[in-house]
Amino acid sequence: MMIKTVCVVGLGYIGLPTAAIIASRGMQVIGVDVNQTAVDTINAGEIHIVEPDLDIIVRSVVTTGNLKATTTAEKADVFMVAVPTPFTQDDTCDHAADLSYIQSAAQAIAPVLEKGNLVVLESTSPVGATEKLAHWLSEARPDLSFPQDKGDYADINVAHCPERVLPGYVLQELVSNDRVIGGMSQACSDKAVALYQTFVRGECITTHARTAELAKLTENSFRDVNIAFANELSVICDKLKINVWELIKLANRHPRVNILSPGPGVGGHCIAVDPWFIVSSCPQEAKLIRQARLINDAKPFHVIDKVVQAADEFKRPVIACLGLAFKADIDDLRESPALQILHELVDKEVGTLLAVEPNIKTLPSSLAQSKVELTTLETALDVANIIVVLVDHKQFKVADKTQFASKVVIDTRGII
Ligand code: SAJ
Repeated sequence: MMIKTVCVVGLGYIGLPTAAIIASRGMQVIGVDVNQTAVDTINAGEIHIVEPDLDIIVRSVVTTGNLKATTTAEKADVFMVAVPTPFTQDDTCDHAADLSYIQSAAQAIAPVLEKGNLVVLESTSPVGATEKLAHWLSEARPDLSFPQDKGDYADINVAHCPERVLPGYVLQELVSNDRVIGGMSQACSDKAVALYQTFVRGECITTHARTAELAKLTENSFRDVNIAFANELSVICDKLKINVWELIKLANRHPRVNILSPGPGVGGHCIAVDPWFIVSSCPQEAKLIRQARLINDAKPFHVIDKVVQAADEFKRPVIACLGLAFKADIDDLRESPALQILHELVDKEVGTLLAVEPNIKTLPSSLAQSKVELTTLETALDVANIIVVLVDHKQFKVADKTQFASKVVIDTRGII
């Protein structure tokens, strides 16, 4: 298959970098998004999300004309779907995935589909979503045949190739990571491999769409379960008055033990979300995966209890929270346990609250009405009685540790 044009539906954290990399390989890329502001920003050669070096590559491919953003899908050889898969609002379904964005993407693509096209779903999805996408496309285009009916001989090929990139390293990992490519037929897999080989240096390994879907959810669940183990250990250590960091260092000296790091909880839009897609499809079977989610979601409250206890020892405590992002060295505050902890401390009126977050210039709007003050590490170390380390940003790691000596330190990341 000769690929000249690629239409990427969804220009967010995955779709935009993917579109830009493919455009940089000389293909014509049409980026589609429902958000007119995002479309205008990209067409001006700028970006609406934060990711290192993405601005440079987007500016370059927009200037050469290889990337163009629009709000409606256009004809192409390949369609890539990279839209969000949040939870449904329906509380009775226990964190089921909301596939409505994928359905809308199918409706957007269907009118311009042509015989020979390949459609790839990149969004992290529960098992069966790729088949649903193919079904929605076939409903809209009864004149074309699809792999669920015609297998290798279908007019349209459909595959799932889950994104696996780490926020902060997206441009490197898009190229260097191996890709799991799950076609709905062998022909679908082969065509998708041809697409990914145009920009991926890692290996492209083929499987069935359903296995690829579960593989992605498994990767993030593996992390979640292992972080839950570390978080549970940290709570046990608090009770037994043992330093969890020393404990883990010692245990990790064993050649077959590799415990991850405890923290204030698990944030981001992936690891705290994707395991639920396995739980909601197999609620009876996924006992460990569910428990890990509950353990990690409970961890912020354990930290809050510790802060409240420490604050009780002071008349008018000044408490500084170091870090608000969901992990180190990024400015992304969404689904951040650090931010959740700060909000709870505001609600509990535990004392004067300071926040140190070197990666942002203003506090998020959710804290605008609060008395929390965004300040520097120096000021925090000067005036605070209690220091709560919530994120292991590089600025905190290199700080002179003797400055913490006279403070009550609650270090959720083990850097002090
Ligand atoms: N965390 C810990 N302890 C650890 C490691 C992480 O508490 O030992 C916390 C972090 O502080 C953060 C959360 O877990 O709050 C998640 O951070 P992360 O860096 O582990 O992962 P994400 O969410 O940024 O990206 C993950 C990656 N998946 C895996 O590493 C298996 C990435 O490759 C995926 O593409 C991404 O999810 C996604 O989009 O699904």
